[in-house]
Amino acid sequence: MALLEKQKKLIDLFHHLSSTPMSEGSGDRGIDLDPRLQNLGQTPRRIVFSVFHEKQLKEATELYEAFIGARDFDDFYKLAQQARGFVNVELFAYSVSVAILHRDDCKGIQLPRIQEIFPDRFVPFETIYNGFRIVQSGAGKGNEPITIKIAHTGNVLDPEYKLAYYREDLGINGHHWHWHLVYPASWRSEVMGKKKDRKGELFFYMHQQMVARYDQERLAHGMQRMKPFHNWDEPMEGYAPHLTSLVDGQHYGVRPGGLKMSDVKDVDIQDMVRWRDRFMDAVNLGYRIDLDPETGIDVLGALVESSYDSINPAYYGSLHNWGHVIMASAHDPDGRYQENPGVMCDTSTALRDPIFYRWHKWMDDMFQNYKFTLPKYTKTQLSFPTVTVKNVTVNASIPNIITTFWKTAELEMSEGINFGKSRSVKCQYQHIDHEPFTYVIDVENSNFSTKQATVRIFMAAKHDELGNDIPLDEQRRLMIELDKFKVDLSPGKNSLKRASSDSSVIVKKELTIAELRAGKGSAKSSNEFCSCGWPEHLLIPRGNHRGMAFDLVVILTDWEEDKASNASSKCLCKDAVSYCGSMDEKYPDKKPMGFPFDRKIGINSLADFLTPNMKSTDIRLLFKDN
Ligand code: CUO
Repeated sequence: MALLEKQKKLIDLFHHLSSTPMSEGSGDRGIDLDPRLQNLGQTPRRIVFSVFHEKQLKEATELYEAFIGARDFDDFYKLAQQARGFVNVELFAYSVSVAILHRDDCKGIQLPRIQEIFPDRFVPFETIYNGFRIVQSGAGKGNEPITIKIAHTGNVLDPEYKLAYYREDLGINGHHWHWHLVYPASWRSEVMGKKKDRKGELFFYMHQQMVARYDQERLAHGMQRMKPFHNWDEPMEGYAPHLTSLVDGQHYGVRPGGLKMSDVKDVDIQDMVRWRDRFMDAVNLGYRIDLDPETGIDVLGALVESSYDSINPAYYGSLHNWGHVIMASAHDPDGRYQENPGVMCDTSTALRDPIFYRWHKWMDDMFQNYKFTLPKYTKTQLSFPTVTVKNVTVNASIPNIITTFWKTAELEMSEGINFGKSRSVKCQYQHIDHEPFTYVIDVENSNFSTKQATVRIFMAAKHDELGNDIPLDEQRRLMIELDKFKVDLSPGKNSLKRASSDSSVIVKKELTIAELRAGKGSAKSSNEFCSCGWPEHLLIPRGNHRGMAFDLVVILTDWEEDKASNASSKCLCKDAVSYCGSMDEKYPDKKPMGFPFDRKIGINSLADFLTPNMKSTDIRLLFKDN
């Protein structure tokens, strides 16, 4: 079957998913149910699914394993059609997405964006309701597209509202959903026949980076960096998502300010306290665990999540996943009001909630606690003898000043939502974007032969909330990775140029469902990509009107030492390797993720830390409020 044909068939599996009937067609359990689906359908069909909830994830895992195990594409497709008819609608979307990303006969197929599959997880219901009203009234000419501006979700009486544009950004929430599809917590390598290299470490690192980015967005607004969640009795800030699930017709839970975490049906706060204590004993006392500097963080990442790879889930529990569930249930912990969970229940909505970042910063502190136990990097480990970085400039319209601004975008909602008539209904929203820029890096290679190097580019704010310099050991935790790539250095002088759009952390271009149906992005096209990665428009923080000061740091290391031993270059999906890895291959960089800022430095100024193979440059992020 041609790739485009497969692509179209798979897109149809998602079409108007939220309005599928209670059971449909051959999926009805009573009629010829495939034995591989016999145990499924336990999660009620029309409730909000939580990938963080142990029992729901178990069912989703059974389903994606059945999909991945299907004999061939036709077998997979038939199985998926049948499952679509009776399992939980959102659980189906999750499992079929995991399968599409991992089946060999789906290579080259682009997963439709979750924003288009379930717009109700991204767009306030006021906006969607407006769409219904306009369609039903028959306004406008014939089938001309309807475009509605997205509604606000609060106002400045809530200090956190200043950052709603960031937390509610469609791209970052879409990224988070996709990342957890590529790295399912329940992935069983030995059953699936594909190992997820350094999955636990990447769980730590990708989330650490999201937290670092958010803290710098706060500094740009003159706000304090987040206080990590730290106290089980602490009243939490509120959040009202303004979302209504079209799967069950209920709004997502609202958390008024001041609520605390409570026991839920399957787990107690006491369990959480105990699991956290056990983690700290493992890290600080080495109790019941042997952590090796190379793999320790990977073991701990898996243990905290907790993923299938956790070394002892019975003992260390599932701190992270249950935390999401408990926080999502704060407004109705024992379910007496039969409310929907809050947005923390799902990977495509959790980033909207301010508590997400505080929860993950708390876990990041736990991981850092482990990193503190590792020896500092020596000058030898940091150096690349014979290679000197002479100068770094960021070329934008003004050198070393990058401008950010608002940009208007649209989301087609009628692929996901059945408005009753076949008409395009779009919502229009604004997001932060930046001008394109280029790094120019002058490097001297004093060897007589060509050297291969890994170029690592990071950036972090220079000043804290009070305008004081941030000490390096604090600043290192704000370092966001902008890019990492391999270069050949000729003997003598080299001038390297690299465009911001080539970054190893971003997804290059995300196609709409209409574009996918039209055949754009099929494997035959030259720019194959697999849609995992941070959105390009948020590659850098917003900055401020004065031009917020950042240190941009470029580090060259020896590729011969960095390269993963058996990484091949066959894989189609390797765009955003820094955050997403290289699908079906080893993580391509052997160094710890975040190197050289992942460990304690013990030096106060960046200038004193740098070896000749590193260089820092002062840059400014200038926000122009258009
Ligand atoms: Cu990605 Cu808490 O895992 O969200």
